Order: sequence, then C-alpha cells, then structure tokens
Amino acid sequence: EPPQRLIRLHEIHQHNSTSDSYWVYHGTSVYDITEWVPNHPGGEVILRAVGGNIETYWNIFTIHQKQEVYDILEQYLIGQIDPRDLVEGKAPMDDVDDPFKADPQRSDTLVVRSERPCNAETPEDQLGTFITPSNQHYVRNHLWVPDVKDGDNHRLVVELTDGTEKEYSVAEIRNNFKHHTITATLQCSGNRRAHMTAEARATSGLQWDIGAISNTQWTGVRLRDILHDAGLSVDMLPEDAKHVQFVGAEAYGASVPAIKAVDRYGDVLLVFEMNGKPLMRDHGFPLRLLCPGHVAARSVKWLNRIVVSDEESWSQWQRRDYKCFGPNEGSKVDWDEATSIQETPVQSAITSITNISKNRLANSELAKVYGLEEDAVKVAGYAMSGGGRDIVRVDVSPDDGKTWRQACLIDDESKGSKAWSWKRWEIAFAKHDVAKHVVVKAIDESYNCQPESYEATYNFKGNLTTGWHRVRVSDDG
Ligand code: MTE
Ligand code: MO
Repeated sequence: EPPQRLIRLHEIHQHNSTSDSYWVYHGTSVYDITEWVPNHPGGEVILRAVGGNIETYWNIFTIHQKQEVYDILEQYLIGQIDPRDLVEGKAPMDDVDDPFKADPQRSDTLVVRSERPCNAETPEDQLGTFITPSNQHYVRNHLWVPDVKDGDNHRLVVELTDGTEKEYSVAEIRNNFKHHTITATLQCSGNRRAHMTAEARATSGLQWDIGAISNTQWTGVRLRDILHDAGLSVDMLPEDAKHVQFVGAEAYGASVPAIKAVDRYGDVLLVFEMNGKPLMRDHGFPLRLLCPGHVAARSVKWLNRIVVSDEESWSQWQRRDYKCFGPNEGSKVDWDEATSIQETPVQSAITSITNISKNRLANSELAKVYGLEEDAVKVAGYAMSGGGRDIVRVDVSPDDGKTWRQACLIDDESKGSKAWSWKRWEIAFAKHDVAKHVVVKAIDESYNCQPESYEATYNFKGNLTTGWHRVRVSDDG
C-alpha cells in the first residue's frame, strides 16, 4: 500500500476550475480527478465541485450516491486531509459558491413548495383562466436558474449520430427559421402527488396539489426544421436515430423519442417566447424545448445542446426518475427495466366550487343548461390528456360518485396540430343535491379514463397521480 500523503485544505482549494489539475475531497480522502473530468456523463458541471467537497454537489445530484460512483472515485485517491484541518475528525463543510444566488425575483402569489431550488405552484385562483399569466406559471427547477445575460448570442449545438455538429446562436434560430405558435399545457409528473400520499400511501418528492400545471402560448421554431438543417434526414430517420437528447445550461437533461421530435404534426418547438413576450428566466430564457403532449420533464429549459442518438439521455431525470412502478414495488426496483414517462394519461381536477344563490340564477347560463331553480353550486376545473388526445367528456358527481352528470366543456381557442391544451369545464347542481364530496373524472378521445382509487396506480415516487379528484364541500355559505 502506498504511503498516504497528508494534504492541507488550502492546497485542495487551489485545484479548482481555474487550475489545470482538479482535486476534490470526500470524507477525509482526497482525489485527483483531472483524468476523469472529460468522461463525466454530466459534462462540465462537475467543474463547479472541484477544489472542494464533492459531497455538497452529490446532495444535489443524488444519482452519485451509489457504489459504482464511489468505486470510480477510489481509483483517483491521492491522500488524506491533514488532521490539522479536521474538526473532530471531520472536514469542515464547504462554503460553496451559492448556485442559487442569481435566481430571478418571482411573483409572491405563487404557492412555494421549495425555495432552493425553486418549486412553486400556480395559485388556485389562476387555474381557471385558459392562458396562465406568465408570471403565474408554475415553476419546477431541479437546480439553479442559469444567468444568461446575452440571450441572442446564447449557443445551441446540435450533434447527429455520426458525431457531426452544427452550432446556432439564438438570434440565428429566430431569424433563419419559420416561426410557429402553439397553445400547450405543461404538467409536472408530480402534479397532484399530495393526493396520492393522502389517499393511498407515502410518496417521495414534492407534495404538489393541483397547481403543477399551466397553459401557455409558446412561439418558436420547429425542432424538425433545425434537425433537418443540421443534416438529419427527418423524413426517413436513420436506423440509429432513436432518441433526441437535450441538455440544459445548468446540467439538467432529458430525451424524447426521435419519431416525436421529427413529427410534422407533433409540434415540438424550440421556443423563445411565451404569451408573446420573451421567455421568463424561470421558464428557460433564452431557449427551451416545448414537447407538447409529453410530461413536462422532457421540455428542457435553458437549452444548449441537442444530441441525436440510439440511446435515451443518460441523465438521472431520464434514467432514475420520472418512471412508474407497480403498487407492490418499493425503493428496490429495477430502474433500467422501467419505461420513461413520455405521453401522459388523462387527468382532471376541480379548481373551484362556488354557491349561486337563487336570486342570481337569472344571469346564470349554467342554471339554464342544468334546469336549476333553487340555490345552486357551481363546480369548475380543468381536464387534459397526453399525446394530443382531446378531452371528450367530463363526468362530475355531486354525491361522492353515486350519481353523475356531464360538465359543459368550454370552447377555448387553442393553436396547434392536436389538442395540446387543457380543457376548462363547468357544471352546476341544485344545492340540495350536493353531498359532502364533489368528484370529477375525465375521458379522452381514446376513451381512456382515470382510476377511481389512488391505490390502483400507487407508485412510491408518486408520479402521474390521476385518481378521481374528490373535494369536500364546505358547510358554510
Ligand atoms: N429543464 C431544465 N433545464 N431544468 C429543470 O429543472 N425541469 C423539468 C422541465 N425542464 C427542468 C427542465 C420539469 S420536471 C418540469 S415539470 C418543467 O421543466 C417545468 O417547467 P416550468 O418551470 O417552466 O413550469
Ligand atoms: Mo416535472
């Protein structure tokens, strides 16, 4: 065994990203990972960690907390931290540069689920509008918000399966390709997770209510057009073009099937505008992917690299998250065997329940539709499905699922080749017909419907919660 060199902390700090050799420490061991850096699957983001304690970053990029990674690190062991720099046998926690300090200011009406990274829901009173105001769009950040100062000059690299690359600035993308506008809903895979936890069992992850969903007009260029320009044969994909991978500037990554990426009617866009204004920083400024009909986790923000490949993205968000398992399976599951979530199942939620008193019925269109003459209760909400499948029916029960009536679907104008937007719905019941719980379930054009129970689709990650949404009606008013 080679004698273990003792290394002072200040010496480790010097081997940071400005040095030509990169050191990190883990526990009290010191590693020279210079050789490993070019092989790092997550790319250059690893340079944020060099010169310090790698554990700080592994707490953010949790995919590293496994034996394989520890084994790799062990190969680069060069010594131990000098005991003079240890406090009670431990290395001090690093003052790492706070990666969140350049995050943008946000509307204080968003419902915050976590601060760093920022995760926040669209407030309930904004879920009833067809187009969500941009500053009320839910925010789902896994990491920090990249601080891109000069959006026009931000670069996107497109790599094909043969390794050829083509680079574009955002200005070139905007100026040289045809613009398209679509209306599309983004829904986080974890939307309504709190309901699965409450009605079935514990789930891990952010406990979202009904607001991890928003609807927006997105403007950009077709991914298909860019891929074609970069040299991909988009009408006859080569055998090895199976997936298109996307990398965000802060290291997030995901992929979508290549056939979706090049589908003329798939409306996959590289967007630079939301609701007619430049993308907000939280939502991907200056460029994001918008893959309508798919789980929002695939719509990579702050896009800087696209890779056409025979493999899915290697990111933890493609391979170690955003998958579902059976209700029986716990934390020891075969991640490699499970399919990544892409298109999403049918979903609906109740966003408001309001009383309409008898003397105000005259002005109520709903009262006419449902033939109401007494005090009434109006129920409204959203419904949507994945893959561009339209919502054909919304069933609402005033009495916890004993009897049902169909809601009116609101005919909002949505742009795009398929039904990428949520459908708003509303219904009214005579007050005396309304019991303790009101329930909703929606049906899409393939006649897919939502499960009655949460246990039926229980998965320990709490992904794709679509059980019938039951809301308790308050006794007052
Ligand atoms: N892209 C990057 N670069 N980083 C991220 O953390 N989060 C994904 C997706 N794209 C994410 C990302 C997830 S899980 C969701 S639900 C959506 O972005 C959220 O988009 P929004 O914040 O604009 O609502
Ligand atoms: Mo998400």
